[in-house]
This record gives sequence, structure tokens and C-alpha cells, in this order.
Amino acid sequence: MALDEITITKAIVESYIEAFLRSTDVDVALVGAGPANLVAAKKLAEADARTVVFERNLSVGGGIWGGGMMFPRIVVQKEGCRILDEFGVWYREYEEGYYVASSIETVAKLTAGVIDAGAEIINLVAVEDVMIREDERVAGLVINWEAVARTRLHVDPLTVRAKVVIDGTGHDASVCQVVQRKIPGAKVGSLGVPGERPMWADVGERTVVEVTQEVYPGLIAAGMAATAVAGGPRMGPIFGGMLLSGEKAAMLALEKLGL
Ligand code: 48F
Repeated sequence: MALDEITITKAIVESYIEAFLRSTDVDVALVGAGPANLVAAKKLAEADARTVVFERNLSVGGGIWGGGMMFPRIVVQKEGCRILDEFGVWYREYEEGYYVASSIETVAKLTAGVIDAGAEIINLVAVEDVMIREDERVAGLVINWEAVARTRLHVDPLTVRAKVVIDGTGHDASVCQVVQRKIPGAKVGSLGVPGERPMWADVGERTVVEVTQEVYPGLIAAGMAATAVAGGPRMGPIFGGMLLSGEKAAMLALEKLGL
């Protein structure tokens, strides 16, 4: 078969644009494709919520890849293994209650789970702002190519309407920060995004799940973003809390959607 470059070009552009257009009006828009949001996206899509994840980097997976100090392994405590099982991630017990998994397998299988459940993942697109409405609730996202942000080109963004937004942007809590900064009088969470505290794995892991919540009307914080909003401690390369936080964020979003 003779190959035509223009057919290849059209196949790529048309199929991408179709997916992109489907993603402009959704039930849940998730910002960041780290572990918390990958778990949340799978659960949402499984419950038939129209779901899109925006990730500014080329690769999804956030802080999973690097494991601990570039040793590509993650530790998950007993409570989180249920979620690894759901995604089919292999792990072994290291010591009682501590389980270890490959970072690479974890990213691959979480990502495959999201896609198989029917959610869209859009990479290379950064969320730079939110849309708000009369009642000041978050009503969607303002997006642009990450390349535009990195090259500081003056290019206006586009928008996505969403009934619920989940900030899973990790330590930066970048969506929560935007809301806190740009909406006069807004208080995101009860403290207004003070940022995370130094490391304390035990407390950090429990806190991240407890503080996963709607932090502003229409905006749920998950994973490290939830910790940053609540001023909880960081926990390092143990990931059970992130997985369980994602599960809780999805449950809260589904409650809001009535699904
Ligand atoms: O940081 P990240 O992995 O989020 P998480 O789910 O997990 C935290 C852990 O990885 C680790 C930890 C574990 O104990 O402490 O840090 O809370 O992933 C966040 C993702 O969000 C993307 C970013 O590139 C990363 O992949 N991201 C951040 N800001 C934006 C964004 C943005 N404005 N637009 C789109 N993506």
C-alpha cells in the first residue's frame, strides 16, 4: 500500500479535534494527571460522567514516575492496595503493611484504566484560569497549550464548561491558587491555600484523604492539592493516600452530579 502523508496528517488532526470538541462541555474536568486524578477519572467515567483530564506535560503520571529520589518504585500501605488491585497493578509485600510497586507499571496501568473506562486525557494543555458565573461558582476552565505558557507567547486561551472541576495539580494546587487570587473575597478551603507543611508520612497520608473535599463552589481539591489547601504535611513516595483521595474526589463529584 502506498502511503500518503496528507492522509496521515488529516487522520491525526480530525480525530484529535473530535476528541477535543467532545471535551469542551463535560460533567467533570480534572486538572492534572497525577495518581489522585487518574483514580478519580476512572471512577467518574465508570459512573457515566462525561470526564476529561487536562495534563500540561507530555507524559501523564505526575509524581509517580520518579518514585523516591529517582528509584522507580512506590510504596503503598495496606489500605491503598485495593485500588492497585482494581487497576491490575502488581505489587509485593515488603514488610507487614508496606507494599512496593513499579512506578512505570503503576503509571501505565492507571492510565490504561482511565482510557478503558471512557475518560478523555488531553496532554500538553495547561489550565491557566477558571470560568465563574453570577453565583461565583467555578463553571469551567480556561486552557492553553503548555508550549504557549513556556514560550510566553501572547496567545489568548480557549475554554471548557464543566459542572465540577477537580484540582489534582499536586503541590502547586494551581487551580485553587487561581481562585484564591482572582476572586475578591474568596476563601478556598477554610485557610485559603497556605501550602503544604514539612514531611510527616503517617499524618500526611491520613490527612490527604480527610481534606479531599469541595473547597470552593464547583471546585474539589484532590491529592497533594487538597493537602496544600488544608496546610497538611507532605508524605513523600508513599501513594496510598493519593489513590484513596482520588476515589473520594470522584465520589464527591458524583454526589454533586446526582449520578
Ligand atoms: O503532583 P501529582 O503527581 O499530583 P497528585 O495526584 O500526587 C502527588 C504525588 O505524585 C507526590 C506525592 C505522593 O505522596 O507527594 O507528589 O496530588 O501530579 C500533578 C499533575 O498535574 C499537572 C502536573 O504536570 C502533574 O502531572 N499540572 C500541574 N498544574 C497543571 C497541571 C495545570 N495548571 N494544568 C494542567 N496540568
